[in-house]
Amino acid sequence: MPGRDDVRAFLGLGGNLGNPLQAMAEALRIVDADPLTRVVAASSVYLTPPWGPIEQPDFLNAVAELRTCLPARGLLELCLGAEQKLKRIRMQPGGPRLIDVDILLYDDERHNEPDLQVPHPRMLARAFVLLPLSEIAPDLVIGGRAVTERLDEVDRTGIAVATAGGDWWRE
Ligand code: PH2
Ligand code: MG
Repeated sequence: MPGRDDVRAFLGLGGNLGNPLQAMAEALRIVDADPLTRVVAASSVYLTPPWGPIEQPDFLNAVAELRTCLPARGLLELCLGAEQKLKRIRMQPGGPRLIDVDILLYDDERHNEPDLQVPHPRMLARAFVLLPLSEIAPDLVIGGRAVTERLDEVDRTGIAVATAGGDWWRE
């Protein structure tokens, strides 16, 4: 987008059915293939206990840092498109596989629409977001407080590194 610097944005990725590592990798490759968006860093992949009231298998989770010239809504459409593509590919005899791609942060913009809430409204309560985020962006300040400080306030019990380093998504 002429006249506009690339915006720093962060995505949260997760899945707990099928082959989430492959789905998360494919999702990041789709995002990176967009001509106005590139992935500049990815966290390690973490194995995380399910957060919330629903009993379900452990998740794999990771966070990616982007530079994009897309507006926040354009980035949302790119993420939803990646999810849809992956869900479609996986509607095979093996059954459904899940992938979740959430916008966590888009520069310091705030959006409060039903389908676009940025910063992600639950990210500050979730160690499976804050731990990978502090790995790749320890300098990040969210709502006036450092991400590392936020991480100290949440329960990270049971979280383990599944794939160390940030290259797991590259082919
Ligand atoms: N996503 C959810 C609900 N619970 N728990 C973990 N560990 N990781 C997730 O990505 C996750 C969750 C709904 O989006
Ligand atoms: Mg989610």
